[in-house]
Amino acid sequence: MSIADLPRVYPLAQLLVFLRHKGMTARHIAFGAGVLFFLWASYHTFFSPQSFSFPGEIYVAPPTTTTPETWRYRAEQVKAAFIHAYHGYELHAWKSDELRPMSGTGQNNFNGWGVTVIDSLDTMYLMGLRDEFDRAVRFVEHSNFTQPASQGLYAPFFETVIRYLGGLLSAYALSRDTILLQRADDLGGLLSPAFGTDSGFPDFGVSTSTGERRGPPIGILAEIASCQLEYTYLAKETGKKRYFDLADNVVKTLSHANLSNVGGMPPTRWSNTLGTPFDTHLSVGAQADSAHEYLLKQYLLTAKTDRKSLEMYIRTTTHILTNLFYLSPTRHFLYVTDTTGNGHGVTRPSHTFEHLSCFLPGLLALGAHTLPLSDLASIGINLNDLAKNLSPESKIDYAKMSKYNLRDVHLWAAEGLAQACYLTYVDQPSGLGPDEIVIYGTPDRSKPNNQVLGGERWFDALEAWKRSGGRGTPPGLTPTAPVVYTEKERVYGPAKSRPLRDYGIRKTGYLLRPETLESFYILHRVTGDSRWREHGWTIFKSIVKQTKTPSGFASIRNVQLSPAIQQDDMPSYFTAETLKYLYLMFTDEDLIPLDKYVFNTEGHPLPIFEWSPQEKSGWNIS
Ligand code: DMJ
Repeated sequence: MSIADLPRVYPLAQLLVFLRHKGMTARHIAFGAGVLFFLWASYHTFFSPQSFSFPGEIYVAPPTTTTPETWRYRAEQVKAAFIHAYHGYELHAWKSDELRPMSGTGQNNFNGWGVTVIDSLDTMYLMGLRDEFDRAVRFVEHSNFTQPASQGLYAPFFETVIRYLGGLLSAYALSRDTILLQRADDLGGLLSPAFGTDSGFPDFGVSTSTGERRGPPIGILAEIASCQLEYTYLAKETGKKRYFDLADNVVKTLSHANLSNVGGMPPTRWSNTLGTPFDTHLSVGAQADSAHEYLLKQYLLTAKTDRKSLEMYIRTTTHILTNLFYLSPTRHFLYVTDTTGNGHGVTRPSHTFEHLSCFLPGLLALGAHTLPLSDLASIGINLNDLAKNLSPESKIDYAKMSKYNLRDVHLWAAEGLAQACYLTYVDQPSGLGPDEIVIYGTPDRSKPNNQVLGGERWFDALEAWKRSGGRGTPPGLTPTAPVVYTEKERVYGPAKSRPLRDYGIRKTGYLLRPETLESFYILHRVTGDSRWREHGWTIFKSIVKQTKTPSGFASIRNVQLSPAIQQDDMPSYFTAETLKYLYLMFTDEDLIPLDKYVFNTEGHPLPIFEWSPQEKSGWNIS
């Protein structure tokens, strides 16, 4: 039989006959096959692209078949973690602000009024920890906020509002224990001299014993514009108009500002004297984050009456989505960065991507869930009208955005960015996300120190995708496989056969921050997609593995090391936010329905309320 006689469907048989024809014995053939198999197996074990997660490869999350019993168990695990942390605080640091979880001591870094107790009140309540809650309420009952803060005479206004005032108000809203409202009223009053600047923006700090203010004349956006929820709800519950006026004045001053050269988005620095913007730095990260959050949430808290806040939210998110979102050059994941403008339409992105910015997917998803973004006209909003006083460049961006279904764009951005936040965790040997990364430019392996930064603007890619028919997954939404560098790769760079991760780590610590988990919680509630809470569980396991100490949980210094090196602090937001969002995410019961509550920026839920006709007319609320 000749080779040609064999059917074409038998290529292996053809090869064997051919080799025999050439005089090879069966033993030769078997040896050759063995060598080939060895080479093939080695290649696939050590070098094959498939054994590494190459950029662009689609990562498909395993289908989730987790049962309700398992979710209940997971929620209990989070509760156990809370108990471990809080009992550690009670035992080793009671009445101090925060626990030092390695040395088993306390530290006073937020006025010395026991911030961990007050920041954790509502978490205890939601977890059903009645004894701990009662002990904490008794502590609050005997608190005295007029005593000078232990770290100096001035209480930092922003931190005191979001942690203490927000904590008291939320615990009051859930439990209706009036002592909590009385203390909130005391504290709100003692802090209110901070608003005595010429603009009415709160100053950096205030003495609660003398009422003196302190702070630079240039204020930070997050610090001047993240008090509206707390003061408005305090006004509602106490009936005190002056609290409402203080918060409303901040909203009014922001809404009257000229933001024409910054795309309608409030920049990071403001004059506390004039109430006007002081720079053109636009960010959703440090020093800005919660101010954007409060635009949407103030509108929602007031049962959708604070229209100024709503319009600012739509402008701000339109500018963020068109100008601050980018795609990484290699793995094409979505990230959000900050920009600095020259005031004449030219802006420069830094291409840093902060963990703090990972609250944004949750905010965008919340907006998509609660606002009629697909039909803004139904509430009398038109994107082109909102751009009326903006620069020609911004008018073009807003006009382009108006051609989309806005709800889709907000949800795409939320999903893509949340995936990227998750990626920064699962890329690390510790399983925890770094505090700040910087995205590299298109890699040029021939120049190892190539410092070009950043990828393509997301909105440009979205426009191109739309022009080509908008088929398939929008840019930035395809889940990306993790790339975990070995210790050697971390030091010397990855081998040629290995994928590039397309970012460098600028701040290596994981500080027990909540933002990524907060977004997963909201995304899970809004979309019903279990993928988010599976991701939450993955992160929770890493938190326990890397950060648990005998008395609590500790921030870690470098997410690239496992086991991680811990540092001696447990911020109060860990029990206020991180563990609360995990618990709410895993609990099937919807303890905090998103159409009934808004979370302040420290994770404290406040109930949405309607103004009464008397309040509307007496307080001049339109
Ligand atoms: C928290 O105190 C708040 O969420 C704040 O708005 C931002 N930073 C921390 C947590 O990272």
